[in-house]
Amino acid sequence: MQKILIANRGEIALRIVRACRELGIKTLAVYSEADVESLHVQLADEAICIGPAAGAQSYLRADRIISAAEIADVDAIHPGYGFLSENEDFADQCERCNIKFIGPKSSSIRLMGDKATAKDTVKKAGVPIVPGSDGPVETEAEALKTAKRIGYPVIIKAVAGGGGRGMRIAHNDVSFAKEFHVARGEAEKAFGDGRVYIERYIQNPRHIEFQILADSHGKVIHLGERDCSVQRRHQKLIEEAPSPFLTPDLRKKMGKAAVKAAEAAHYENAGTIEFLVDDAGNFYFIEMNTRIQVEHPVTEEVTGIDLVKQQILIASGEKLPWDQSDISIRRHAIECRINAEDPARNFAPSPGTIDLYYAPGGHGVRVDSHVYGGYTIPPYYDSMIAKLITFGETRRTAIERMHRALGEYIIRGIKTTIPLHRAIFTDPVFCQGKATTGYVQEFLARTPTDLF
Ligand code: MV4
Repeated sequence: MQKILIANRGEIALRIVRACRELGIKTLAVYSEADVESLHVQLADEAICIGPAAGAQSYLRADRIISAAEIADVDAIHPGYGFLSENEDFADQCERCNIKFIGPKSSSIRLMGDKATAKDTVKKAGVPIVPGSDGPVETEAEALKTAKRIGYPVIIKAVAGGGGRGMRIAHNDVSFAKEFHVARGEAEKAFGDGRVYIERYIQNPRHIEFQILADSHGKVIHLGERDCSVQRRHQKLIEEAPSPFLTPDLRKKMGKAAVKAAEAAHYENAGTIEFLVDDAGNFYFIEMNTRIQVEHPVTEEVTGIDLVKQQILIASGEKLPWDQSDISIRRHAIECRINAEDPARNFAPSPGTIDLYYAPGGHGVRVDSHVYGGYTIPPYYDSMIAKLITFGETRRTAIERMHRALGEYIIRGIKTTIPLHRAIFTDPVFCQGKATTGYVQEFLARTPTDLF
């Protein structure tokens, strides 16, 4: 592989440039008119502008990206996360143009993108799933019968959804009838696919996901889990590895289930198996993400494996150089997502110019970011501007280091979520490893926001 087009922006585009440089592979950045000043554009070997600021006219335009790929004669396209990363048609178009899509086959994206088919596929492979409807439910009568059978509360999810989009909870027959129709309408509007399925609603679960690597020769391994329970409205704020909740025995069982799920999808490249885990330690597959994820650095820091490099090597046809028994979790890592948002104003986006910037460093600190002093954050995209990762021998060390690093971080000119993170890192519930998916809401309810 000699040259890769990076079909993304921001920190992940930079992360891919860095992996390519270490592998001796040339990079082509594509960028929108709003990203001319961007670090990924400045650091890539070549750059081509693909359109106006709006994602729909630039980073989401498969035709323009493939044209750029052909003009620059690249061997492969790395889609990063978001944008076209889980678009089966884009993966398919790349393959038909003889450009390697750095990710799974379009058939795996399609299979896992249909959340009902994904569940059915992994269930047949022996992976536990949340009790629920057998595939999509069509009529209200059928749906109501299913909800009664499962028992309330139930959750209604869009077949084409994922990541928390298009979900409704119902506590009884009356609210179910209403929520069923609302869910179908929303799914039709958001995804052009109104099909929904039903599951028993697990109260206050932990969100624990397993990182998978699969090569093109059929070998699948897992690199342990990430606990992503600290979320607000389905946006993750903090991720860590290993999970403070898992025992070695449960980790082993879930890891085996994750590998089975990936094998059932004939998966290739890096992927993530998401589980919900209840208080009793029951775990349930909910969905698979067929891309590199934002939080991949915590896995890199606990295993020592460069996931983006592995993605490229797998796409080049190389065999994984490890067996499962070679993988060990050597330390603890935590990531804070730093967003350009105002936590005191209900997390309103806070784009603008960073007039002073100083990033933390020192032992056990990693910052993945595309921003710098003088950079103007455009208002058109995701508000994440940096990932601060700390790691050490123990969870305690990683937490102390995070609190120290957050205290050093200077970002002036815009509002960020740094003060919120500082408050969480002194909160006993979080520090004792007791956070579930309801944690952030509970924390915000008892914490005056003028502290941020
Ligand atoms: C659930 C659930 C409870 N029961 N499914 C949210 C993201 C999407 N991947 C699935 N999600 C959930 N599915 C059942 N059957 C609760 C959630 C959920 C959640 C999951 C992970 C992290 C944060 C969450 C916050 C609210 C709800």
